[in-house]
Order: sequence, then C-alpha cells, then structure tokens
Amino acid sequence: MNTLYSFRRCPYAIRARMAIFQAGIDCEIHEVSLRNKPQALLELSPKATVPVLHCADGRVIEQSFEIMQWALAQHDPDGWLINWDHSDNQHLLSANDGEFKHWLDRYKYFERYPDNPQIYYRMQAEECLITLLESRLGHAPYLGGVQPCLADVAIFPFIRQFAAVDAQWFASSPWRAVRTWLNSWLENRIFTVVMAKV
Ligand SMILES: N[C@@H](CCC(=O)N[C@@H](CS)C(=O)NCC(=O)O)C(=O)O
Repeated sequence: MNTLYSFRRCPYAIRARMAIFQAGIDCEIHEVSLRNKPQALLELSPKATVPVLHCADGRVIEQSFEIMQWALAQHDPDGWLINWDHSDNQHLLSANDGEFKHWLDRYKYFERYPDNPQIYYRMQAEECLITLLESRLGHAPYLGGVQPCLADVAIFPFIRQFAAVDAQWFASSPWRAVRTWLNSWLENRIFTVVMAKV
C-alpha cells in the first residue's frame, strides 16, 4: 500500500493529495502532527517535512511536486501534465515555491518580522507572483489554458493562504481573475474531497 504522510492544511500536502486523488491511486493518508512527528516519518525522511510518500514498491518521495508527477505519470485523465506545457508555467511554479512562499510567510506572520509593516510583505508577494497570475488568468481561465494543468493545482493552495490572511481586502482587491480562478478551485470536487476531515 502507498502511504502519504500529510498535514491537512499544508499547501504542499494539498497539491500532492489532489494529484493522487486525480490519478485514482490507492493511498493511505496519515495525518501527522507537525509538533509531534511520527517516528516512522522521521525514519523514512529525516528532513521531516510533509508531504512524504512511501510507495508500495519501497520508494520514498519527499517533494510534493515530485509526488504530483509520480501520480499523474500513472494516470492523468484530464491531461494535467500535457496542459502544463506552457513556457511560463515552470517560472510561475518556481516563483510560487520560492519568492512568493517567502513573502507569504512574512505576510501571514508579520508579528514575527517586525522590520516592515504587514502591507509591505503583501506587496512583495503581489509583485513576485499575483501580478503574473492576474495577467495570465486574464487571458485564459487556467494556467493550462482552457483546461487546468499541474501548475494550477500546484499553485492555488498557496494563493488560498494568501487570500485568507485578509479575506476582506482580497475580496475587493484588484486581482479579479485570480479571485475567480481561486474560487473555482475552492469549489472543485477534488479539492473538497481531499480536504474532508478524516
Ligand atoms: N519542498 C517541500 C516543502 C514541504 C514543507 O515545507 N512542508 C511544511 C508544512 S506546510 C513542513 O512540513 N514544515 C516542517 C515543519 O513544520 O516542521 C515540498 O514541496 O514537499
């Protein structure tokens, strides 16, 4: 049996669970407490971030994006891998996992980063990713074009966190296309299934 060590609200774990579900792969989900990580996880993966996938064949995959690729390589009913093939998607993913995540953490936990006001961190996050997403999503409903792709699923859980920091501000922000796109993912069945509390 495949086993995924996961944390329900973690954006990396959400994208991994969504790809596994989309691929229809049987997988046991182990919800872990990040404050008290299980020994089995620490033994498999000393870096001990989630998600970590322990495959039925013994392989261990420690990066969420690699878990997505592993799952969809087996079965990709809606072409998330094929639709990903847009020159800009790799750049968006790198910006998301790199610079945007850095500023998102500071925007969320601004009390821990008193060097700058919260709005400064939000503006950095907007500049490095939200503006790019707004311009892409103004032309097509998904980063995959008319259909979703790997980039949509890999990125939106982080935008969900960004939007939630100040939901009122986000609702009236200039980011209309991003908002529409995010809302469609929040209502997506795959998302609601993988977010169900077990
Ligand atoms: N590059 C990793 C990042 C995973 C990650 O940072 N996960 C966070 C939770 S959202 C984590 O496990 N942090 C360790 C901790 O909180 O102890 C991936 O893509 O899977």
